[in-house]
Amino acid sequence: MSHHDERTFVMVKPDGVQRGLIGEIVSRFEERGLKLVAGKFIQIDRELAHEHYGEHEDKPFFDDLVEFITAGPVFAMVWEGADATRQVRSMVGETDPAESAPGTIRGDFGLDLGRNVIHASDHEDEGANEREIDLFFEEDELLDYERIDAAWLY
Ligand code: RTP
Ligand code: MG
Repeated sequence: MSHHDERTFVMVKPDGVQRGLIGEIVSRFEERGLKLVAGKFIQIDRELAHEHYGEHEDKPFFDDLVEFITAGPVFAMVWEGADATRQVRSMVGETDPAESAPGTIRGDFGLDLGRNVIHASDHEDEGANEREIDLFFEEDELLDYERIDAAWLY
């Protein structure tokens, strides 16, 4: 990992999995030039859901959020690249798909605030990327290799 690189946590939510959007979403990050360093297909239990979305525990939508994120499997990933957290969030779009520009993942595939296809670490929440990676992955699940186009990208 070179000095300007950063890692960020992303997951395709249960609605994205059930709609068959995993491949499309992975493709977008690959084509952008980010490097996949970890990935797993998992069922989130209520405990993990509470830890992951702990910041929203007191919000009125929290119970629905936990219900939804545990409703079926998710595809969890770690992506690496320059300023990856911000880059990924800009590709994801806004929380509400209605506010998300076409071309973003939520703007292209989402209609509903509660079922917005994808999660990505918040770049405005310092350290959220590292915290979320630690919550979902063991250190030895993050794999190291070179993308051969890196010299052209950076
Ligand atoms: P996420 O964490 O899932 O990537 O989404 P986000 O950062 O864009 O939005 P965040 O504020 O962290 O909210 C987490 C998820 O909770 C649901 N939500 N519902 N009913 C509501 O007002 C409301 N607000 C947020 C969304 O599904 C959002 O993705
Ligand atoms: Mg969030």
